[in-house]
Amino acid sequence: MLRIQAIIITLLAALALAACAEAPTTAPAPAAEPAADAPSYTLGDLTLTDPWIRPRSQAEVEAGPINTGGYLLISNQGSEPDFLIDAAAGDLSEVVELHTMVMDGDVMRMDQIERIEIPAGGTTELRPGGLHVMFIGLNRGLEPGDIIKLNLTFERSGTIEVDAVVRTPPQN
Ligand SMILES: [Cu+2]
Repeated sequence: MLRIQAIIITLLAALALAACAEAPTTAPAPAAEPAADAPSYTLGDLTLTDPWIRPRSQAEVEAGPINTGGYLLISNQGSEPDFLIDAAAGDLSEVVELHTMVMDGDVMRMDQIERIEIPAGGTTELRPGGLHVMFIGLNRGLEPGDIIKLNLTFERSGTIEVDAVVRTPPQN
């Protein structure tokens, strides 16, 4: 029995490490195609499409601390760039940060950034292996199908609340 518990704890520790690394590969994951019926939100010149969050089980959270990532597609129909400067999801996690992935030798790692640019007339994709919202120190589990109220704040366009759906990425 003790042996089994030790194995389970080791497994959970490995999962926690995997979560911290986010995507410890040399190549970013291919972009997930938003479904045709993916929810879409308009905020000024911005269109926000298909917000989603990677699931974490209650067991992972209890063995934590553990993190997860949030993703969406943001396009800007305006003639000026805009910047995602803040994200918040109530008490979902202790901290929320904006992250990018950078090459560190042969390994990708995450770096916190102050803002994420959405260029004039352009589109920025937050996705696994790339730019993402990082929820650090989850306070509860996230099961597939859960809806999380996510507040996103942009430098020019202001703040919007979107429904982020919890779902498993295509290749996880
Ligand atoms: Cu991150």
